[in-house]
Amino acid sequence: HTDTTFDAAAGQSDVRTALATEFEKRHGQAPDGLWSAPGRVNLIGEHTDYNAGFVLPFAIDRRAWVALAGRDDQLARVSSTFSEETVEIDLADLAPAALDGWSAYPLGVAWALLARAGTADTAAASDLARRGFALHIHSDVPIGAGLSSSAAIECATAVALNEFWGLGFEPEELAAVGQVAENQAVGAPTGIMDQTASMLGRADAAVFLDCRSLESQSIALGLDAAALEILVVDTKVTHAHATGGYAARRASCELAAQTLGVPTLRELTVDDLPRMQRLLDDVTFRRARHVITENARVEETVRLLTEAGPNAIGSLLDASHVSMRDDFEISVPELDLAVEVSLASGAVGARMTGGGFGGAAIALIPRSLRPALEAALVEAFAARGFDRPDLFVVQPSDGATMKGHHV
Ligand code: GAF
Repeated sequence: HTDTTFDAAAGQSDVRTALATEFEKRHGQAPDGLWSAPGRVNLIGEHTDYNAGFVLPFAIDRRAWVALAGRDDQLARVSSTFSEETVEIDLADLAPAALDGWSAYPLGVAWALLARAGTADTAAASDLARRGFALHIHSDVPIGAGLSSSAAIECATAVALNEFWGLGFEPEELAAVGQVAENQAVGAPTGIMDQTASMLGRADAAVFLDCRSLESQSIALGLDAAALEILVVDTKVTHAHATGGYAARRASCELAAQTLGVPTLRELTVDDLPRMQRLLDDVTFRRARHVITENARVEETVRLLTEAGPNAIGSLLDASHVSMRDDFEISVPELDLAVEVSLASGAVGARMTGGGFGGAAIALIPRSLRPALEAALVEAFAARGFDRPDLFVVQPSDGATMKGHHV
């Protein structure tokens, strides 16, 4: 996690030049440094993070880049490739209610970092709040595809400000800061998975995170050795976690835990399912059953990856999809089709990934079969009258750059 990570990132020198040029144009000064953080794909473990369960995501080779320079006033001035507008706010006025739109992501992180610094040392934090900055974001993580473009922005901003303000927070603490920004400034009641993947990812590995203890372990994926690839099928069906289904699913899980007298669903296992079925209404039972069986599938995936390699995990990916489709009910016809066509075309396994209600599916596919799978997907989507999906391979990649590249 130094700037060697930065150097290793694909196309980095182009991005660096583009970023520095955009920064100067928008802020009239040169950046002090450049930082980056990736999006993620979740291999397995969906809607388990806010239930204190297990997840197994990996960071991908699509990143958000942040250029930052100090200012001699106490303004936060942020710009991005998402918008023409440059947003300016006095650091003293930062508060969740004062933020909205795309700038709530970077400014929410600035607010959450100052808040965290303030709980440790109020005087130091109010001193920091006088050190204004200009920041520009450039991202190649597709938005709305379920690949955590938001966590990428939050984590890239967090590492940049962590270094600029000399805060010295650890990667895990910066992940928590990103989650606070997402929950309070953006208003999406999401868990800790995406920011953890973005901060702790490693090339060729997934992050096995216990969301109760927050202990994590890097698990080798061994895709190259097995001649396998992970194809993302972005259905282009959009989702928004700040509203609707995501929050409703979370509420169902909390209701189930409360009814069963446990702090979180993590306290229950498949042995508890018969009792749960007696105590919960049908819908709440199925929501909880998804979470409990999904936790077991994550643990089993980790065991199989370690003992047998990625060819062994296909049926767990498939079962995870079925559970999300039938028990958790967060799939859409486009995602089901992507999974169905992938399996019929020889994928080892396939499932929707991320929060659901749209976004992307992943297929674990022998490299040699990918061209045929891509053709089959395009054809099947057209035949059903669905928009053409975006198809691309993702590489498990290194997480955020803790130390910036100074220019
Ligand atoms: C979204 C959320 F941001 C994550 O915290 C997680 O809950 C995921 O949906 C579902 O597994 O990505």
